[in-house]
Amino acid sequence: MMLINGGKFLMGTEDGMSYEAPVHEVEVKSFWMDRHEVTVAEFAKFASATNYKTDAEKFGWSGAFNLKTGEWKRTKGANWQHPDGPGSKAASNEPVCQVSWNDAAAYAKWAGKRLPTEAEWEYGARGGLEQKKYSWGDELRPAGKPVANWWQGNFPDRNTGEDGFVGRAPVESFPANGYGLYDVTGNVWEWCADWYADDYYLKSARDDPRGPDDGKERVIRGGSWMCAENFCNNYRVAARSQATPDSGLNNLGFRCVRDE
Ligand SMILES: [Ca+2]
Ligand SMILES: [Ca+2]
Repeated sequence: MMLINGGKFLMGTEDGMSYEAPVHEVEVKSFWMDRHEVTVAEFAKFASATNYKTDAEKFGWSGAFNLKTGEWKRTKGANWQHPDGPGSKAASNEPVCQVSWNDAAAYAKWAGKRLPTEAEWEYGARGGLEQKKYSWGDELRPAGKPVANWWQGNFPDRNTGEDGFVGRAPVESFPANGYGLYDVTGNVWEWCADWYADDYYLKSARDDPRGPDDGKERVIRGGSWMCAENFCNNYRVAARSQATPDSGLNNLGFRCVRDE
């Protein structure tokens, strides 16, 4: 884990979607943050130590985007060990996915950690840069090259794999941000602790905000290997999205934090 020294920052953007605004000052305390997304190998230790069954395993299906058809599908037998459906296999050093918010929270508890608040996540992801578009600066391709795992080409028809990966990549395949955190941008979306609300930034507390008191969906951040220029530019560091707490997808994982 990396120690993230607490401080003030400008959260959100005026240059994106309405629910990413307004820019507002937030202060967070120091915390430790996983330097990479929780891997398949790490999740396997938890599952075998606790005999844990994920929501997708209990349901017998999960959501998987099929690269060949370019469509999302309710996929029987998709789970964290077979993220793209039966016959697919998750490499041990790739980020675990097909884990719900409930599963991620259970892992975090077992590991003596917790899920990050949305404010902690964005503070960490910005890596000390102020109001930059991406976690590394303002250019999508600094020096002409992708520096994170997103989708180059036209989604969903054409995936050029210019960044080296058409799907998930092993963690730490790309440079870390200013705080030593890998893949905060792209690879897999990351669950946050908070409930999601479109208008939360209008009423967010300044000190250590923890999200709305209740809701139907949890915050996810960072975008994934499926984010493309023509479709969703959720590789922007201020981008927000959400999913129901029992959802599993083959582009959604998590990382944990711990109090200092
Ligand atoms: Ca890619
Ligand atoms: Ca990520």
